[in-house]
Amino acid sequence: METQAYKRYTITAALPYANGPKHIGHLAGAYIPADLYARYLRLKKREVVFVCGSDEHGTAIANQAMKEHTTPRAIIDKYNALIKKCFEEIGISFDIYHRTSEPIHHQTAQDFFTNLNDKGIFVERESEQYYDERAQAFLADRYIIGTCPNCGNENAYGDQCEKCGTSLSPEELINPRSTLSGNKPVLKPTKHWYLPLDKYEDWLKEWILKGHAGDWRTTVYGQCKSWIDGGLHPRAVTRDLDWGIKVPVQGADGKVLYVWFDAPIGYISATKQWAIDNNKDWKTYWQDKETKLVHFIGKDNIVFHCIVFPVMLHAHGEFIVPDNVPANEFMNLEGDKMSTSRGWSIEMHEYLEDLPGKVDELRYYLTAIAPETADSEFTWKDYQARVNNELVAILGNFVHRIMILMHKFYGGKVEAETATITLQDENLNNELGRLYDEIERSFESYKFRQAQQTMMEIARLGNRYLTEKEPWITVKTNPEDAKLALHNGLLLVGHLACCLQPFLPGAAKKILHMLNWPKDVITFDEGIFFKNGHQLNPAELPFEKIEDELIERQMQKLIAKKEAIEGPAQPAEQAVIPAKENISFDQFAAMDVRVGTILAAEKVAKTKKLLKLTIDTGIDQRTVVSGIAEHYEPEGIIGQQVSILVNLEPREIKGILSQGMILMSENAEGKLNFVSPINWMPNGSVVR
Ligand code: B3M
Ligand code: ZN
Repeated sequence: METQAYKRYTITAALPYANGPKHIGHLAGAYIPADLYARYLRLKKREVVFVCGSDEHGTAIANQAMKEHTTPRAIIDKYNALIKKCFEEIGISFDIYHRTSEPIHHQTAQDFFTNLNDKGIFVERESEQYYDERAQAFLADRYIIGTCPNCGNENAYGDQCEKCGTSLSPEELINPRSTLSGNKPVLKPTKHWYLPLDKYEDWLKEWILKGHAGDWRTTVYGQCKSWIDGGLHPRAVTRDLDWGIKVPVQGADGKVLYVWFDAPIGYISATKQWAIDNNKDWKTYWQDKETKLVHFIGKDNIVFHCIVFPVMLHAHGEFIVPDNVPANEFMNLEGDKMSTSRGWSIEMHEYLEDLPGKVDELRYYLTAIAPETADSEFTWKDYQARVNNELVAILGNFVHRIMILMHKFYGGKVEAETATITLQDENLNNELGRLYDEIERSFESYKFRQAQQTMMEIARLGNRYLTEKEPWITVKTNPEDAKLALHNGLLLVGHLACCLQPFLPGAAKKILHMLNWPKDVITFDEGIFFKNGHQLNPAELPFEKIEDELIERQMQKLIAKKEAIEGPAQPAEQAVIPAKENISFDQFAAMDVRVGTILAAEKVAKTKKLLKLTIDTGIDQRTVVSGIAEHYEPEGIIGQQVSILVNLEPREIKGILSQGMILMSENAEGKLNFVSPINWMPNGSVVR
C-alpha cells in the first residue's frame, strides 16, 4: 500500500500558541486527523511517536500578557494547562505534550541555530526598524499602532489592519505610535540573521514539485507551487524582542530566535523528552531514512512546514524531511469564519462543559465534515442530525439490537457445538474484507472522512443482515438459523468495535465491555472469535439522541457571545434579487456545466477584481479569468472544487484568453461563494 516500507512513524500536530483557549476548528484542522492516524498506526502495530506541545514564544504570547495585564509566564502556564487538559479529555492520544519554554527545548533550538550558523548558512543583514526610545526596545510589528493608509482606522497594527483586513508593514502606518509607551517610535538600524530560502529553490523544486506531485493534497501542493514559482526570499530567523529564546551568539543581546524558527524544532525537543522518559533513541525518529515524518497542520501553516522547516532540516544535513503534510482547510461555523476574538467560536473547554459525555459525538462530527479538500461548515443542526441519524440510528441501533437479542434468546451466552465461534457467512466475510481494505487504504492516504464513512458501512451491513435474516422470527421456526445469524451479527459487532477504535475510542470501549472482550483493544490483525460458552455483559446504548433543546441553547449561547463583543446584530433585511424571464429547457440544456478543480490562481496585474485561474475541467486544463479577487486570496482557493460553464465562447480579458466561467452564488450585498459539490466529485462531472 505504501511506496516505501517504513520502520517507524514520527507524527506531529501543530503546536498551539498558549495565548488563549483553542476552538473546535483547530481540533478539526490538525488534532483529530493526527490522532486518527496515530491510533490507526498503533492498531496496525507500527512503531509510532505522536508529539505535540504548547508554542510559548513570540508576540502572540507577549501581546496576550499585555491584554491581561500580566506576565508572559503567567499566560503560558494558564493556557498550556487549559489546552492540555482539553486535549486529554477529547482523547487526543499524544505520546507527549511538551512546552517550548522547557530548558531542553531552548537548548535544542539554540544548538540548531548554532549548527546552521557555524556552517555559514545564514546571511546577516542590517535593516532599519522602529525603536521605542522611552521603553528602549525595538518594536515588533504588533507593538506599533497607527492609522491605516487604506481605510483610515486609527488603531491598525503594524502587520495588519483588523478593520479592513489589509496586511501592512509598520512603515506604512500613518502616525505610528508604540504600544509600550505611546510615544512615536524612531527608525534605528538593527542586525538580523536570515535563512536564504532562495538558495534552496532547486532543492525544493526537486523534492516537492517533482517528488510529491502525486501524493500531497492538491491544496498543499498548489500552495507550495505558487510560493516556489513566485520566487523565494531570505527570511529573518531572529527578532528584537525580550520574550523568546536568546540568540546564541556573542553580542546579540536583546535578540531572540523568531518564534517560527524555534516552534517546529519543538517537535524535535518533544521527541527528545519523550525518548528520555521512555528509554528510546530520539535520533532514530528524526534522522533515520526508514522513519516516516508526517506533519498535521491547518492550511495557514503550510509555508512553514513545507518550505521553511524542511529547508532548515535539509540545511542541517542530519535530518529527514516530512513525507507528507496533510494540511486541512478551514472549518467555518454557522455561516461565518470561526474566530475566538470575535466570539464566533466553540472553544474546546466550552464544548466539554456544555455537552459532558459527548466527546465521541464531537469526534465523529468533526471527522464527518473534515475540511480535507475544501473549507467546510459546522452547524449545530447538522451536528444533531448526524448524531441522531447516524450514530444513534445506524451504529448504536445495530449494536444494541444484537446485544438485546443475544440476551433475550440465550441469556447472553455464546454457545455452539464448536470450541470457537467464528463468522460463518461467505458474503459477510467477503464484504467485511473489502471494507477493511478500503478503511486501511483511506487511512494510508490521509482520507479520514472516507475511512469513517467506510467504518459506518460495517454497521449498515450489519443492519441489512439482521433485517434479511430476521432471527426474531426464525428463532421459533428454525432455531439453528437464528443462532447462526445472531452469532454472525455479534462477530460483526466485534469487527465494528475494532474499526471504531481510532474514531470513537469511548464507544469502542463501551462495546468491548458489552462483548466482555478479554483485552481493552483489538488490533487490526487480530482474529475475531468467541470461545464456546463466552458470557456477554448486559446491553447498553452506546449513544443517546440529541434533543432540540440542547441545540437551541447552543445557538443562543453562540449569538450571545458574539453580541457581547460586537453589540447586537442588525436584523438583516435579506434583499432578494428579482427573478428573470423564463427560458426553454433547450436553452438550459445548451449550457455545459462541469465540476472542476482550481489548480493555480494568481492576481491579474493592474486589476483589483480579477484572478487568473487554471482549472482542471476533467476535459482539459484551461485558463479562466474570474472577477473574484476581492473575495478570495489566490493561495486560499487552490484545490477548491468549482462549477464551470465550459462551453461559453472564449473571450480575451486584459490580454488573457478566458475559456469559460466559474459559477458563483451572490447575495444582494454582493457577497460571493463558490458553487461546488458538497462531497468530492471527479473533475468533468456534469452539473445539470
Ligand atoms: N503556533 C501557529 C498556530 O497555532 C503556531 C503553530 C506552530 S507549529 C510548529 O497556528
Ligand atoms: Zn484598514
